[in-house]
Amino acid sequence: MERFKSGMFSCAVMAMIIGVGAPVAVAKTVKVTLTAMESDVVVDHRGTKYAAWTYDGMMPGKLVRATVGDEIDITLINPKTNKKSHSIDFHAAEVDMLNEFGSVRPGHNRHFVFRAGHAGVYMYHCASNPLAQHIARGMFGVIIIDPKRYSRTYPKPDREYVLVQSQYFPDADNVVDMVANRGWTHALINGKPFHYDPIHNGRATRALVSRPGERVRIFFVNANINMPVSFHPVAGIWDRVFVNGNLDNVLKNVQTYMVPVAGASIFDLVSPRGRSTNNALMDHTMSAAMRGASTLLMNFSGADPRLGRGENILLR
Ligand SMILES: [Cu+2]
Repeated sequence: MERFKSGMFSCAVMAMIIGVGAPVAVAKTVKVTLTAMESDVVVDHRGTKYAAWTYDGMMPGKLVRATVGDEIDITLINPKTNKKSHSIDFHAAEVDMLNEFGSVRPGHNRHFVFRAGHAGVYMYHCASNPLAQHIARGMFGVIIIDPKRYSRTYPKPDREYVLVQSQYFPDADNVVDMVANRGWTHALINGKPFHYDPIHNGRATRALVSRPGERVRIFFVNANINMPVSFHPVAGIWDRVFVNGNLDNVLKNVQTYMVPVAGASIFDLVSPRGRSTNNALMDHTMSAAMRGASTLLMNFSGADPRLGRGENILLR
């Protein structure tokens, strides 16, 4: 996550100038530099390496987070050691796809700026040809645009987690199969099947955690090539779903909600108070669930207070 504050005036100075005592939200610039990398990444709990294409060697790429009104300043570097052209397409941006999102040849960079206009959770990805291959090999990530303030409809959560689901095609060069939705063997959650699910994969060591009764907010992105996701919390009901993360698009008491390919939504879950419980946050589509699209959320009084907060919302 990169947060970078700039601007000539601090909030306090600005408040003095305009003559009010209350703090004033000053839009900031969020500077993000991403480097396209054509290098192996580990894609499971066994240590299997995959010939990935990524941003900065990570699948998904780094979390970008800003507030409505901020300016987002993007630099994409495509090192000359790469063989392919790459690009970056931010779903949170309203720009010219042929300009800002255009392909960058090896040895070149692209710089552009956009204004965060709408609160939400959005995908970003490489948009160079063949698109299916650049995404399947790992060039995707998440940008969260926070609203300026919380509200009754959109309360401050106790914990936040980012989950990105993607399809794993072991034959990284078979674009025909990727497009035809053939040959994918695993569903990845933040880059690994059953990444945080020690119940379904004995090698997994981590789970998401919260204390009983806490509001857990999941920023969920579907980075699949061809498969929508039926996102369901086993042994729970989504308290609220904010479609696309837009605070006006609120649904209440939802069992399963579909996230389209290249879509995203915010899911709030509130566990029962007074007892320990567990949920499996899963894609109820069986071809994905049984191939890795399941995440354990453990709700217990001893939950690590650092998880789901600060830098620990996209667990590597
Ligand atoms: Cu690419």
